[in-house]
Amino acid sequence: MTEVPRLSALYNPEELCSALSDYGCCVVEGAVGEGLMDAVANEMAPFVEDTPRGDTDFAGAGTRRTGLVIGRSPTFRSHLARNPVILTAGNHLLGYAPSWNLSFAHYFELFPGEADQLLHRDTWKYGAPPFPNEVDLNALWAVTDFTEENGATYVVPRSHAWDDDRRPEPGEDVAAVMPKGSVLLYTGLLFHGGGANVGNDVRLAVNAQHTVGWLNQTERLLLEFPPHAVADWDDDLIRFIGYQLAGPALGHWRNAEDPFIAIEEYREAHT
Ligand SMILES: O=C(O)CCC(=O)C(=O)O
Ligand SMILES: [Fe+2]
Repeated sequence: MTEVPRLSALYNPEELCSALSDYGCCVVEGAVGEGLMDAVANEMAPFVEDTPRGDTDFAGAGTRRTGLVIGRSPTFRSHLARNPVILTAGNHLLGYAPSWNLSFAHYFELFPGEADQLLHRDTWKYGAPPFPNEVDLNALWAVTDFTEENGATYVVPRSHAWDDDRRPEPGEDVAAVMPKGSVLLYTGLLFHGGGANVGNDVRLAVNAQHTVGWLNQTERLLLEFPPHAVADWDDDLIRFIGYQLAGPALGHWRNAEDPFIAIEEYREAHT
């Protein structure tokens, strides 16, 4: 069994990048303060009651996934979405593409009694032939401690480099235990899955996934966030939800223009 590489909040960016390249995953312990995680939980609290629990084995009858965290949690927007950990890892892993951006950010509640999840690659969601390169970077922010008891995510270090038909054997996975405020980073090709929650407390997390600009986002973010909804956000954050070109001739708005111009025009018309 291989352990998950662990870095402290004072990590060396090169170490973070080589951990992702070599193991396909790493934990940055205490990447943000615990108070920020409490703020995210408080901001998401009004939205979770209407969220249905999972209706498949994979989604989990003991799990609620509440979407649109980028719009619903100001703390996620200001401190997590473009945290240096994310930018370092994303530029390293996905920077070969003309652009990369947020794909989704979901707030996960894993309730006591939830069973463990099938070990999987998140790239399976595309239903596409195997990709030659990594296309996704995942971040799982620990909004509460992640323990073996409450369902810490299981990862299979180095499995991102496996052939497409290889599957994990028992004992190849390891629990990414981490304290509140930490983040587990893993690539789209890494086998992983939520653990079983055999404790008494809910395991809380934000799962933010990032994708090269030439793939569909999981959340249709531009539908939820038209220019008037985001005009006062930071420019970089606005680009990060998809208001940017995705390739030399991809992701246009209107007459082959950069979609960020829609934001600029809105601002000009309303100041
Ligand atoms: O909740 C977790 O620990 C992982 C969930 C996951 O991998 C997924 O839903 O794709
Ligand atoms: Fe997953």
